[in-house]
Amino acid sequence: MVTQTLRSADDCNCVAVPPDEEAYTLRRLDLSEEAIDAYYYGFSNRVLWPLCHGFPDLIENRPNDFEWYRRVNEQFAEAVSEHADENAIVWLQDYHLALAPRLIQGSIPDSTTVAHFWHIPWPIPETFRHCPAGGHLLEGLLGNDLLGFHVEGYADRFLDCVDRFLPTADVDRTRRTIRYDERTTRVVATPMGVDAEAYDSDARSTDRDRLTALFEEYGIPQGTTLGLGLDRLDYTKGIPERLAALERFFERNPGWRGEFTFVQKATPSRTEIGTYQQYGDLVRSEVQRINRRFGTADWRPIVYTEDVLPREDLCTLYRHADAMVVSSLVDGMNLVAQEYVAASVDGDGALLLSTRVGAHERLGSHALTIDPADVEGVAAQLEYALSMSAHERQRRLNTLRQRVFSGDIQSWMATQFDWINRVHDDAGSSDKSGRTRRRTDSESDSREPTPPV
Ligand code: GDG
Repeated sequence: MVTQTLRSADDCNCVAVPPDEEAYTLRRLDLSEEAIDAYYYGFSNRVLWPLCHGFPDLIENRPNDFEWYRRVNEQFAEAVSEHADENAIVWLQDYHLALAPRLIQGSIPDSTTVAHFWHIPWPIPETFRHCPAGGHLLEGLLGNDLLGFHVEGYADRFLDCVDRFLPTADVDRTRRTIRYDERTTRVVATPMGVDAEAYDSDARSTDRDRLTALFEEYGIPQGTTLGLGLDRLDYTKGIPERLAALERFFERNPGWRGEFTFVQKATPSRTEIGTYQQYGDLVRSEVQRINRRFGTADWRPIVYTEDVLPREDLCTLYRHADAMVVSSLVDGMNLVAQEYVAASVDGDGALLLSTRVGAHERLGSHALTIDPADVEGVAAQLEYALSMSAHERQRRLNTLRQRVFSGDIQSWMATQFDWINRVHDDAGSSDKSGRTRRRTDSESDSREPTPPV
């Protein structure tokens, strides 16, 4: 048993983490329940999440949510400015902090660099126009010196939105820079990877007995061919579409009944929001219906679980799944697809990958691509996956593995910091008053940092 001593926070709400190997200091912010409801479950996840994923009909524009979003962003910005001294680098993550960059820039030394990585897609202008306070969001994000997205398309759409909704901004599409309110923001596409080495070695150290035990625990017949889906229970992930394709697969292939089991691991998420509750209900009832239709006394076609899987079990399933299905309707990147590839150490897996995920740019040419809305097409690709020769599985996986390993999380971090250092250097030298002077666009050169290899 592993025991960890959890330290309590000090007077400034700081705590050193991780507990057993203190590597950095976490500064915690206290948020009231009202703030969490309005900021997190409100503007972040009832407005920005559906907006950025192209579901404007799901936006719930409740009174006060944006006001709380602004207040909490101010709280973060204040906390950051208390710690950001000369030449500091501030690196923000994700859509919960869109207003913070501009607020931070207003209260820190000019030599500080502010960078931000946006983990989800960016919408087209026709969708973005549905955003309450959209202009404030764009202005907030243009407080960054560097703004990163997973793929080029999201970066381009951000430029499109700025061009359309902030007419005084100067957008340079070639260099992907935006000049607004005397500040330049560089927009980049830097696809995120996974810790491929770690998934590889964790998968290698799994043992077959654990797979046998998992099959027993979940009532899966030993020796069955295994399909796998692993997602947060989120309407962007295309789980009902996947289930419909599985139903079609079993209709078309009676011979696979009893021989193929699909494990769907779903993690409940944002359950305070009605849309998520309804989505979870739909997924669970569809699983039951399909299982009633095809199941037998000793076999269920779909084994559905909401258990949190320990890493060892996750890697055991990744390693031994004969087919992994990623059928998101839209997904910023999708790390699960990359983790599956990294953990497929025997070279005998098959990845069915939606064309609508960021990971498709890197993996699409050697995965079995699917349009998640095309039930018949997904069922046909699953048939193909399960009948593919060992040689073809190996050939596809070899290339997928090369791509996942060469674009892993370490290379992503290196690229982030190449860019951060680049914009930091571009900020120029100090003027006579001792204040840092930012270099003008014409003084900057057009060097690009080395892309990940
Ligand atoms: C957002 C964007 C983007 C899941 N269940 C278990 C478990 N997981 C882990 C997976 C994976 C992670 O959760 C899910 O990551 P995804 O990338 O697939 O999806 P989101 O949560 O929607 O992430 C997405 C990402 O941010 C990064 O930028 O790729 O597009 O939506 O790591 O392994 N891990 C364990 N047990 C589980 O039961 N141990």
